Amino acid sequence: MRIDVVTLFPDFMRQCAAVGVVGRAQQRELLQVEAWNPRDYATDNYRTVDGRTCGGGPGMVMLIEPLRAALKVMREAAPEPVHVIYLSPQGARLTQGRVEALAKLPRIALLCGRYEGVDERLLAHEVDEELSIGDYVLSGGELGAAVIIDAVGRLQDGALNDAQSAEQDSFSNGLLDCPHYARPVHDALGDVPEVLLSGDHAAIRRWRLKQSLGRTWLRRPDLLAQRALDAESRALLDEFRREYAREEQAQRPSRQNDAVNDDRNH
Ligand code: 4HQ
Repeated sequence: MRIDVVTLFPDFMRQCAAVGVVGRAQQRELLQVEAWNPRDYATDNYRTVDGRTCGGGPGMVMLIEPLRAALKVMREAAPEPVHVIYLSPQGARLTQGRVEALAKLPRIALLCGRYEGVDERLLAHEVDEELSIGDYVLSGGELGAAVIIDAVGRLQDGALNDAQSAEQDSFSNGLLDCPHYARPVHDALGDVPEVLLSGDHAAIRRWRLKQSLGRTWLRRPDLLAQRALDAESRALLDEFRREYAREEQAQRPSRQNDAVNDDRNH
């Protein structure tokens, strides 16, 4: 897969794509990341890429011309049509589902805005999809582009080792990940749960699924509401909730203790 990034900070984007799993995917030629600087396509002596916003007020807007020229050269260097994505808080929220679909495309381009963003007319004519990485404001689209490159790059066939296999990730089954432990088994910080040392692979799979379901229920109930659970998952989540209620009750001071504390306080 090839990813083209249109950005005022091409070196930063190249460096982002050079590390870790994604960097290795590039070395293995599973992924190619190229950056294009709209400033290189500005035609005036100052190499201007931004202008005052029409209607007045503070802030600058990225000009149509340098971006259109950069996108034109980028598209002409591609044998196939390119799916162009603009990063902005106004876009649809990026999800693992969308990441998985993008990872199957032969070629995408990521358009990174700075300042107040990009002239709306360029977006209307050159952009296929607008995506947001979350409900907060960044100073530019580059970190959003880096997020997409990382999430999409690691899904390229052969990018992950067996041990990192993508099927085990959070969200790949719509649930949060289970807890993970390594040696030592006993530590001042606590013990590794016994079932993980049992060698009973069926029991370990059930424990992990139950932890995933339980943590999703506790931390991201919105994710659970989005999917129908099968009978096994329903039973495991029920178990988790019963155990959780019991532990919560054990930790809550009893009414009797409240009375004792009242005596102390008065
Ligand atoms: N920005 N998800 C404003 C973002 C953003 C986000 C990028 C800031 C575009 C013009 N991008 N510029 N959130 O906050 O992707």
